[in-house]
Amino acid sequence: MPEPSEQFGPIRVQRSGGIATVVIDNPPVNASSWDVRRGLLTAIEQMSADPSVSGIVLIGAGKTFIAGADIKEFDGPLRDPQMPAVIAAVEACAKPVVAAIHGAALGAGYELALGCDARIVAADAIVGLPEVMLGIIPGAGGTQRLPRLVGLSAAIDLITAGRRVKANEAVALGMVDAMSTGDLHADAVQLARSVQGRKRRLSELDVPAESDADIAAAADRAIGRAKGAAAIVEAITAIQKAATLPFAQALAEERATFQRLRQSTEAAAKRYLFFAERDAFRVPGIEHARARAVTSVGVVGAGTMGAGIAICFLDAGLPVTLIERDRNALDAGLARIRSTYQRMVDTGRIDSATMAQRLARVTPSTDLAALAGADLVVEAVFEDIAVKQTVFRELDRVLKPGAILGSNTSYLDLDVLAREISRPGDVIGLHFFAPANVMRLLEVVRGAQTAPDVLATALAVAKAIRKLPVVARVCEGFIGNRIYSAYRTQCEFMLEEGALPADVDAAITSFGFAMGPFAVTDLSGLDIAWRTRQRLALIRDPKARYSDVLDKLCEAGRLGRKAGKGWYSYPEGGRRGVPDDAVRAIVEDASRRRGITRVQMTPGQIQARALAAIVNEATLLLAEAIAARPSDVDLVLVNGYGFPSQHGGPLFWASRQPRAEIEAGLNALAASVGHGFRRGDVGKVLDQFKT
Ligand code: 3H9
Repeated sequence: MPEPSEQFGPIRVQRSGGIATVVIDNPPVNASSWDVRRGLLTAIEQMSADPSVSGIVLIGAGKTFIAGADIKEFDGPLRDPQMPAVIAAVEACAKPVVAAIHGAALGAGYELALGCDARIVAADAIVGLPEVMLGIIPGAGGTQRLPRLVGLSAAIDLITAGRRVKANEAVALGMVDAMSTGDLHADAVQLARSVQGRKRRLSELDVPAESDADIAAAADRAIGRAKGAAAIVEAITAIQKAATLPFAQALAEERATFQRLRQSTEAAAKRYLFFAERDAFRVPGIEHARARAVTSVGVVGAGTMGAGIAICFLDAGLPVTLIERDRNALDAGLARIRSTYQRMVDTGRIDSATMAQRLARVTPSTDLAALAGADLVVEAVFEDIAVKQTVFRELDRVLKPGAILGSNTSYLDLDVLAREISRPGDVIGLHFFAPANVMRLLEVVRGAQTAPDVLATALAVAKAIRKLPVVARVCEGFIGNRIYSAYRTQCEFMLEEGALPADVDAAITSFGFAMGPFAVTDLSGLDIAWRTRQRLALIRDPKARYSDVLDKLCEAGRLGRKAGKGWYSYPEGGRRGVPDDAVRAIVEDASRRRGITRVQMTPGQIQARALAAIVNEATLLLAEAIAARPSDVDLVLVNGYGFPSQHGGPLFWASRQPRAEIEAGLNALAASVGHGFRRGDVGKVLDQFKT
């Protein structure tokens, strides 16, 4: 007969046979909020003082141990007791304390486990210190205790990559002590009994000896990944102190760094993005819609995009029917999929048995009728409305009732496609980003007639294939490409006004983008933009400013890296573009033809103009309800277009700048665009960020 339980806020204590089980019950993920910390501290102190208790087990209620600190608390001062005090109480307790981990033990959750005398995991557990992803370092001893368990270089690798480690690997690495045989709680109680009377405080262990070269190599790898992220650099410094400073001093310094970084703009930006990602799944108006079942998928078109999309579904365990118009194209598509998997095997990301399993789930066919049983079909054929219309008409004939027709179009009018067929409510845009199997972003385009349950299905499918869906309404280019087009156009205008491609790219990369707009266009090919311009030529306002530099480059055969020359030239097929006098001549000629006196621009001016273009277009999209909320726009730019995440996205960034500077950028943008410029109510959007 179990003894009655005691309750300390969200913490429950259940005693049995001398072992006190402390249950953390703070749904949904048992974040270590203030009341959790308070309850834990009281429970541990009471059990510590209670002579009838000989050991303690910490375990989470629901589906997880502790997913980490409560990030919602990080915007203000943290209330006592703080997690280090809770962990200090665990270490001070004379009785052994065992962490019984199922689900996630991340951040403060894993740090609490590291404060215990032993850690046992269920097979579904993931453990790790992902704090750098939130722009901070571990703040409750993670940088000091983990190196004592796994060594400095492994700790640097794990912490600076924010790795979430699955149970098996965690046991192998020594991050946890044992794997449960099935009944986690019973095994943890058993463990607490078996270590009876013995404490094993990690703070008292020495850091395992390692060669300086290994440690330096791990630090170099981490710096390579840092891309300017302060948290990664600070984490390395903190971890290294585990070997050079007394434990208490290193712990205090870790805490001070954590507190400083927690209050930085970068950390605020990362927290904002964390919640933005979760909000993106909440689409107003479809709360009551039930997702349709999707157990088999079709992909039409096995080019680069189609093959990548097929891989997304295969990776998630879904069978895929892959369609191409002829055998050769189909074989080429299959070869693309195979070679992607082969690379994953070669780099150790999957084993060859997994590759074989995933490939076995593909059914290749040249006959659309093979899609008759599919629940969802994604077309990824050539980006041309007539071609896509033909495919949609044929799909309409062969698909079963209730099947969903997805289009991977990145620009075209989804409603025109939907009108083609007898079931417009089943049509949805699924705009994957290249490489589709790598990029997390998925723009989900909701047509005028898309049924709510079709939208709900798209979100559920996105979750199943581990994508980040952002819902957009229909317009040319949806959220991402429409903003990108305004940005690129402004960058081209700046060329005519006095900058050169390398000036613009350097200013943009110094802001934090991985690549500037011209280097990006060289990579993807100038002909894509050229075709879009030709398509839109007829509807363009003839009085609107138009830069034809890109057209001139295309006419000169400068189609980008694949042609060995574009905005830059690529000597001997190299990957690094070098500025080319021929491009300078074309740019200067454009200025002359437009009667513009070239004036050199500073990196700051270039950034202000480029960012104003992004922010203004984002504001227009929100006013037109193409995007539902500012954070959706920020997610698209950060996850699909290389906008630096440490700035939180363009709108979050703008909300943190002096309003006068934003206005000045918009004024300069307006003067540059001239006729037809539409100015969004940027102030109104940025006001939404005030709390
Ligand atoms: C830290 O610990 C610093 C320490 O070193 C400092 C020590 C002093 N806080 O993701 P889901 C919410 S930093 C607050 O959809 P899943 C989330 O917003 C932290 N809320 O579920 C959502 O709410 P809603 C280090 C949180 O099953 C709901 O829980 N830890 C937190 O797909 C469900 O979340 C991390 O970085 C949080 N920490 O995935 C881990 N976590 O329903 C962050 C979640 O209202 N968390 N919520 O939208 C995760 O990675 C995932 O949530 C997890 C579950 C894998 C646990």
